[in-house]
Formats: sequence, C-alpha cells, structure tokens
Amino acid sequence: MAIIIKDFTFSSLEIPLVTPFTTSFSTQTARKMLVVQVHTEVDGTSVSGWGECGALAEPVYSEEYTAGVLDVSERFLLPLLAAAQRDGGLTAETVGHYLEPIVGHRMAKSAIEMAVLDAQLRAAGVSFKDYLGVTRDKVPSGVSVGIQDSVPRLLDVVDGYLAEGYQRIKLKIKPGWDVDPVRAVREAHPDVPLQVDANATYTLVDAAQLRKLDAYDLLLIEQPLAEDDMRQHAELARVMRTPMCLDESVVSAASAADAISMGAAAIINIKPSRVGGYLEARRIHDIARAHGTAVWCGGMLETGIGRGANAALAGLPGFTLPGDISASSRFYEHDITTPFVLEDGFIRIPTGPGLCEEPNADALAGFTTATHVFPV
Ligand code: OSB
Ligand code: MG
Repeated sequence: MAIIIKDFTFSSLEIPLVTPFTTSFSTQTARKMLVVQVHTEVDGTSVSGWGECGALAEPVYSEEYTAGVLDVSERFLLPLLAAAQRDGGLTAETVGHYLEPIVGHRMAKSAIEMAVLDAQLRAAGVSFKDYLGVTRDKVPSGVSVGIQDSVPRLLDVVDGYLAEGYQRIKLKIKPGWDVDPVRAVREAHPDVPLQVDANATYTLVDAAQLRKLDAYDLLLIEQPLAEDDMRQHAELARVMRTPMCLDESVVSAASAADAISMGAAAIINIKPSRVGGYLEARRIHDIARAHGTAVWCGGMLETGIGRGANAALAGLPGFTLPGDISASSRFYEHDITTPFVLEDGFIRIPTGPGLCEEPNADALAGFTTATHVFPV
C-alpha cells in the first residue's frame, strides 16, 4: 500500500503542567512541544496521521530541542522523504531507512515516522496494538516523581500517587537529593516497588554515595552517569547491587546491544522518541528479550497522542516492569485527546485504528502557539 504524502503540519504547543516537574536538569511548568500532522493519500483516499515529538524546548535531556527539530525537519528530513516519494515505494517501515543519511536527530525522525505510521494504520483500519501483535489489554502504570522542596513534601506527593493506585514509584534524584528521600519513602512504604532516576548527573567518583542506595531494595537505578559513559556504567554496575538501567545512553538498537554485552545495563528504559521511533523501539525490545534483559517504557510527558502508543508498545512481552505510563492527569488538567485514566493501577491499551485517537481540534488550537506547514 503506497502512501502519498502531501504535507506535514508541525504545531508548537504549550500545555500547562498540573504541578512543576523538577529533574536534575530542569524545572518545567509547561510542556512545550511539537505535534505533527501528516496529510496523505492512500489508495486515493485522504488520510491524516498524527505524531508527537519527545524533544523538550531546551537541549538539557538530550541534544535535541523543539526549534532544532523544526529546523532539521524542514531543511533536511522532509526533503529526503520527498525524494524517496518521487522514487516510489515510501511506507512507514521505510521512513527510517530514507532518513538515515542525516546523523542523529532521532526525536525529529521519530515524530515524522510516527505520523506516517499512524496514517498508514488508520488507512488500513488496523490498531497499533494489532500491528505489533500485542495480546495484553492493559499495562501496569508507574509514576515518575519530581524532585521536591523537602522530604515531608515528597512523602505527601508519593502518598497521593499511591492512593490513586500507581503500581510503582520512580524518584528523581540528584547529588544532595538521593539517600535521604529514598530512605524516607522506603521507610514509609516498605513494600512499594521503588526505583530512582538520576538523569546523568553523577560521575564514577560518586560510586560510594550511590552504593548507599543498595540498602533500599530498589528495582533499579536509571542513568546515574553521563550519556556517553557506557563503560563507566558497566564499572558502576559491578560495584552496586541495585540493577543498572540505562535511559539516555541507549539511542538505538546498536547501542542497546553494546550496553547489554558490556554489562552496562541489566534493564533498559525504552523511549520511542529517544531511539528514533516506535519501530526501532520494537527492535530494542526484541534484542533485549533475546538476551533476557528486562525493558520498560519510559516517557517524555506525552500527550494522549504518544501515551496510547506507548501503552501499546509496552504490551509487548519483554516489557516486564511497569512503565512511566501514567494517567494523563499526572501532568495535564486538559489533554488534547480523551484523557487516559488509571483503572486499578493499569492503563488500557487503545484498540482504535492508528497509533492514537485524533486530537480534539479545539483543544489542540487552544494550546497552539505557532503552526508550520511543510509541503512534501
Ligand atoms: O528521564 O525518564 C526521564 C521526563 C522528561 C525527560 C526525561 C525523563 C522524564 C520522566 C517523566 O521521568 C516520564 C513521564 O512520565 O513521561
Ligand atoms: Mg530517565
């Protein structure tokens, strides 16, 4: 089924967060992001597809940022797709191949591939769940808890999430906010599945401090060291009992294979946007599963566009740990699709055609600060 792409519309959105979200790299009060709509024609019928881009407004989580995504898309990525289309045979599955000449920029590539895949599946009337061959109907929901002003405040926030039914708590940590908050949460909740995420803010010199976390029965420690410190993660993993999990360092199936074979990751956080798209995310799942390495699905404060697609991905059998796939209300009072809700600690996997529900036009317009149309 050949797909003819007419144009891409990139909408710059600014969606307020219900509470500020603080990590080791920034405090966000609103999610500034790009949503992509592709207009296509499939077998003579007009179909549009939707994607969202994981990039933040500033290059503080990875080197990508929203303005850079717009620039590289307009200047390089979409012209490559236009050329591929003239040669014929463009499908969602070949988008990644045609974009390969451009180095990096995986979040930009991911958003583009996502929109094309959504259009293709919508045209075929196939859900992403069925496309992936997922048989589960729902996935367990975890929540990522930002750095708070004080330990008592953190305990209140965690209590609130547990009361809502979240099945696992992830605490953001940084130097000066690590052992004390972890100890406090563990003492208050001896049995809760608990893990930490440092967002690349420590160095191997901090190994003695990080080892103190071994006392709190954590599921994993996520990305304590820098993105390019794969070897150092392997060294740290050898001296810690807490399983090592990588996020930022795993940018592709190839780097996932490296991390596994080096002993740098016992567990991998798979974020489709970080690795260039849902198809590469599935390849990482497959490689990890073949090695017996557990994976779980991370998040980038997705709207309803990405959240449902993440839930479908996390339905694959290698996703054995709860993901950062929370209810929409974790971040947003108003989402741009029907909000995802917690049902006994689970998020339901969407079953409609495509990767997501079409966003509500009024909601989308309400959060849009700029629109950019790129003909292909
Ligand atoms: O490291 O997992 C991360 C959010 C933005 C950037 C990086 C990360 C996160 C989260 C939140 O932890 C995950 C989510 O619930 O979307
Ligand atoms: Mg992380």
